[in-house]
Amino acid sequence: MAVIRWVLGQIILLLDFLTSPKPVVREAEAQKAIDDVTATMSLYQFATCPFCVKVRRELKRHSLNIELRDARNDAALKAELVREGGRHKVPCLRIEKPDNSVEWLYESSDIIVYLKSQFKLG
Ligand SMILES: N[C@@H](CCC(=O)N[C@@H](CS)C(=O)NCC(=O)O)C(=O)O
Repeated sequence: MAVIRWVLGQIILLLDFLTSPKPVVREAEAQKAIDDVTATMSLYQFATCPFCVKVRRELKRHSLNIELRDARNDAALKAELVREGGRHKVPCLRIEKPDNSVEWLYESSDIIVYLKSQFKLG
């Protein structure tokens, strides 16, 4: 079972690589403004999770530089996700708000809707 899962994971990564979206290119100032906001976010994820791949492709397509955190192989990050987010489920977007509160947003579709609402992406 582990071998099958590994093979499927490699296929997902290969397909993602071969069909990788082209990142949007912005004026430096516009990109810097977005980078300043995305610096307050991080994505807890697994490399081969298809839902995580879906979100990572959106990040790439829209040139959103959000830190990726490996919640499968890094025990501390995994524990942090469970302790603070409430579930060991990925993808999960950690968002630090201006008032220093933290939101843990689960569900790939909800994460993409949120990012589109924040950055007015096409
Ligand atoms: N509906 C969720 C599905 C997410 C999901 O099933 N993620 C799996 C990995 S692909 C997971 O976190 N499983 C928990 C675990 O493996 O501990 C989404 O779209 O984000």
